[in-house]
Amino acid sequence: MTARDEYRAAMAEKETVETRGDERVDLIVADTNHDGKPDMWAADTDGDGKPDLFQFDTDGDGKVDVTMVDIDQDGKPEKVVDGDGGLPPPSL
Ligand SMILES: [Ca+2]
Ligand SMILES: [Ca+2]
Ligand SMILES: [Ca+2]
Repeated sequence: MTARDEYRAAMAEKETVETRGDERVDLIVADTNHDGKPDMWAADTDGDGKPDLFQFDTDGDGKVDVTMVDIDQDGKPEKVVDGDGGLPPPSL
């Protein structure tokens, strides 16, 4: 494996997600483990008032570990990726 291949492999792990829109309004920001830092976000990206982007900090370090996108807003996320999906919460 060349250095270039390793670089590409590292880039592939940082998956970015596609959302319905380009804006972001956090409808719900929750601190589920009560440590004073938010660890759950439900955001609306297309301005229709319904959440379509969900993020979770599962280990409490303040960084998003799981990102889910419900692109058709039927309540079931179509896309689940590790990390923030290229969309870090503005509250962090
Ligand atoms: Ca929406
Ligand atoms: Ca985390
Ligand atoms: Ca869905």
